[in-house]
Amino acid sequence: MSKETKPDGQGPPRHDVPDRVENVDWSAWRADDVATLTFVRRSNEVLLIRKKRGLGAGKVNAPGGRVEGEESIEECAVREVEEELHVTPARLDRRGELRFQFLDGYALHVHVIFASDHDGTAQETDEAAPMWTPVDAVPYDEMWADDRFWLPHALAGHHVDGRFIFDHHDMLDMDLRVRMRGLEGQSG
Ligand code: 8OG
Repeated sequence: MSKETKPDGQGPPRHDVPDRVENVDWSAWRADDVATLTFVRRSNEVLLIRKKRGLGAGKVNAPGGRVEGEESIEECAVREVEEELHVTPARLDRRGELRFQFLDGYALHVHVIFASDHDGTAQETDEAAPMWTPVDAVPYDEMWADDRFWLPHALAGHHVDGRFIFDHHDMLDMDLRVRMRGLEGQSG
């Protein structure tokens, strides 16, 4: 596929891509890329970044990126935080899955990871500037449009399962399920 036609989330819309979550056949859905987002916690703060390049450059986000080769989700999470901030996250906990369908055909599956420990001091790199941020002051206005819906639940310890339709950086539709911490195994 040529560079011009390969979807990256930022290309022209395709007629066959639904703009509603309910019209996507999620059982047949396959991601072009699998990625991680890792939220390192320290008392009432979370380690965010101002992203300097790649998809979402300029936005505030958590460190993360695409899985490479045969590495596991956790290996990807550790490598990305090390590369972007020179910090090693520890005591990882999977906190959710986010499925993004972009109108140009690009499909991205993101695993949300929380780390309750870390080693090292966060440093600015070519990719990111670190921002230790109080959990009640997360700057949602400077983040991807979906984050304000699911991140508060994840920060509260709940498990999130989100499906989103995006046109470039605009969120067109969303379906979010939250599994409350402590309610596992209950019916209804
Ligand atoms: O390799 P690169 O850094 O470009 O990978 C994209 C990163 O951006 C990856 O960590 C996932 C993340 N990302 C999206 N969409 C969204 C989104 O809607 N919200 C958040 N918080 N992160 C996103 O690609």
